[in-house]
Amino acid sequence: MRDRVALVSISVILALVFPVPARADAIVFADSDDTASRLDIRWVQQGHACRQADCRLRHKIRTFEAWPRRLLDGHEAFVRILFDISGDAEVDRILRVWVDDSGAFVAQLRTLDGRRVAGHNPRVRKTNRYTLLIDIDRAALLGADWYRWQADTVWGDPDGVGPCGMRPDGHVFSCVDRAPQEGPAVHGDCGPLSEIGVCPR
Ligand SMILES: [Ca+2]
Ligand SMILES: [Ca+2]
Repeated sequence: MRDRVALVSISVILALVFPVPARADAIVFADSDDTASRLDIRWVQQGHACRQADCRLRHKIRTFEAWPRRLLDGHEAFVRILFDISGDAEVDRILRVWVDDSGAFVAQLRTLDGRRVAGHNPRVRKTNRYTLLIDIDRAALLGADWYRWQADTVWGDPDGVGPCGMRPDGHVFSCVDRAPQEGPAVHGDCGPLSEIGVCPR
């Protein structure tokens, strides 16, 4: 039976404590077909997007099912990446990605108390029907040489009665999938912690 996970409230997220990093040397983190969500994660990837000396931190999230970008309405469906950038194993930055009324991606990086991290506008695009690509300025996350991260997809169907649909009490039971499942990954600047992409030396 597939798991169903209720939408986690922001208060729960803020209290989330990351366990010990999973695999510091991994590039792609596979995830099983483990929820009933349309945004069930197949794998997540960490890397870099470099153009000459300008490197951004790159994260990709691929799902099992194809999905249209307008699915990410920001209410019942969105993508989130939780970061620990201070090394204390607790979440201190949250990136949330959705699509606005015009169909454009919106990506906001915020601190735990909800303040926008100024001066850093993550770039988001779909590379195919399954995969979301997010590039983030190094300075937004790399006060130290590395950070921990874990991605969530959230999807609920207000018109459905399935596992991720409307409940008898009138609330949508949103399904959440998280990866890497076994715990946050460690990612860093170009170097031994991350080997994807072409990093200037
Ligand atoms: Ca999954
Ligand atoms: Ca998962």
